[in-house]
Amino acid sequence: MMIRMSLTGGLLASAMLAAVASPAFAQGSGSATLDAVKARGQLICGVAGAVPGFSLPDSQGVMRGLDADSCRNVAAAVLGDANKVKFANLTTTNRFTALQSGEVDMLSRSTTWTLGREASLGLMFAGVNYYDGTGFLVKKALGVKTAKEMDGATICVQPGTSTELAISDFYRVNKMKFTPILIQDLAEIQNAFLAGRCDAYSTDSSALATFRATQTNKDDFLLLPDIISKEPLGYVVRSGDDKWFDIVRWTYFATVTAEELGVDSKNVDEMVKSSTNPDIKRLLGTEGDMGKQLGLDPKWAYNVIKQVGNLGETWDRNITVLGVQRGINAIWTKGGLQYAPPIR
Ligand SMILES: N[C@@H](CCC(=O)N[C@@H](CS)C(=O)NCC(=O)O)C(=O)O
Repeated sequence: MMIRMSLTGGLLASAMLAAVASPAFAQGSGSATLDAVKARGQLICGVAGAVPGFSLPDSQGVMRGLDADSCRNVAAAVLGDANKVKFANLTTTNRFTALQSGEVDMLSRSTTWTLGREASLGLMFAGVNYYDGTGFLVKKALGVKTAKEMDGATICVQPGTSTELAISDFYRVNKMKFTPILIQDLAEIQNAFLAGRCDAYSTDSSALATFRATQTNKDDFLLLPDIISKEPLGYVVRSGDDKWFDIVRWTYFATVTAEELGVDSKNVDEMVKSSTNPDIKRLLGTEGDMGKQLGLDPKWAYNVIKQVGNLGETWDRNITVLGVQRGINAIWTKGGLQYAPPIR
């Protein structure tokens, strides 16, 4: 029985190898998404387009933020040019259908990785660019210091978010009551909160912190100390295109690895010339064939680091400037959660 099983396995494996090596399969890259992005010459990346620090156009109309830069990383890795990105602004409710239908190649849109989303939507999470959690923003005038003092509160929340469930769990566990005020549009929900239509505004605490930081009267607001859920915000791709998944995932890992190894946009050319560290050489494509294994140019990661920067650089440029501490989002060598498996 054992022998027959392994024989069948062996036959299957050689049939698969033959299929992969056959001319019919040699045409494309093996990734429908990669082929489409290359043919188009542009990555279409789903973002929110309205969140300071994550994705928000600057005064010149250029999309800025950690999520926007995550899109640029993939464009740099795949097309050699970080600017070849078309940003698609998506809401909390249409983001998943936009990805499922192929309207966008990936999502980089403050989207929480959950079992339900991965197991039932035909999607996969390729990495986490921000370990976040649900928080509450209140006006100081409300006189509340912690979430547990908010029994009976009205809470503004966006529909279609994992925040909704986090709040209802929190209230259930603490045997308290709340009234949700569901508002889809970001500007509308923020205005509702500012106008006093709800006692608290709840979403990922990162977005609350950056929203507060960008208010002229920011000292009138208090971000409560409670973080009531885990919200790992990640990159999402469609299931079934494993090569594309690998590309998005390892592009992100390249930015973590670069930070860990001290490679950044300013010293990367020097590193290419003179580094003798095998990890750096493999990362930058001066040794080994990491790019080829992903179906990309040997300089895939070099292009990311040179044009966009390592994870720490993109973090500081987009998030630190808004006064938000890096905390658990530091890389693992500095006590944080950002960790990449070896590039070898
Ligand atoms: N991470 C949660 C919440 C996502 C969410 O509501 N994000 C807000 C705050 S970062 C947002 O993107 N708002 C911008 C918009 O809706 O345009 C989820 O995946 O459901």
